[in-house]
Amino acid sequence: MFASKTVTIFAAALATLYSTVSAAPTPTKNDITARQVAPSGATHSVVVGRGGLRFDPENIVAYPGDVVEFHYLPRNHSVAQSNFANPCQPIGPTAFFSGFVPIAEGQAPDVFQITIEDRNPIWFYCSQTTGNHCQSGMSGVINQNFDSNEFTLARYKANAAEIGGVSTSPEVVGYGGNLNARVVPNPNPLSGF
Ligand SMILES: [Cu+2]
Repeated sequence: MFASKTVTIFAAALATLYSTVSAAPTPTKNDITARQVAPSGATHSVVVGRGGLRFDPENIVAYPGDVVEFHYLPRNHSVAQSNFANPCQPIGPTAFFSGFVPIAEGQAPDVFQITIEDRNPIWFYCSQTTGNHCQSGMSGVINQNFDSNEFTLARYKANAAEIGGVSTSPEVVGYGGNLNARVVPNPNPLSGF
């Protein structure tokens, strides 16, 4: 009953939308393209270490120009960039890396930010070796390819657990590097909470 009611409402909405679209001037191709690539400037807050060894949320959809902002909870986590093929390892010298953020309680005073430049997947993990955070599932992705059954966050985590071993941190704390990674005073302590 609920489903049929929903369908009815949806059909009505669709009819309204269709008539609206039909009545409106046909947009030019340029208008549509501009809308698709325009930066939204949204900030996506991720809480590091909420609910155990995890990022929350851990699967993020972001557009070019958006900021992904990491807020730290106890006890001592990091955010480092990897690729899908080598979980828990930095992608190389260009990997962004927040450094470790030890904190006893509450939320760290600073956040780590990156700016999204395109729609390609960005994989990240916590490189804390005490407790094997990445191998325990502390990883995430921005702009996962949802058309693929292979390159999923679930698969990344399974690979991380299966490969095991020890995480490696990028050698350089990645401020100002890839994706304009930077550390700034927490602009919104309530964001993500
Ligand atoms: Cu961690």
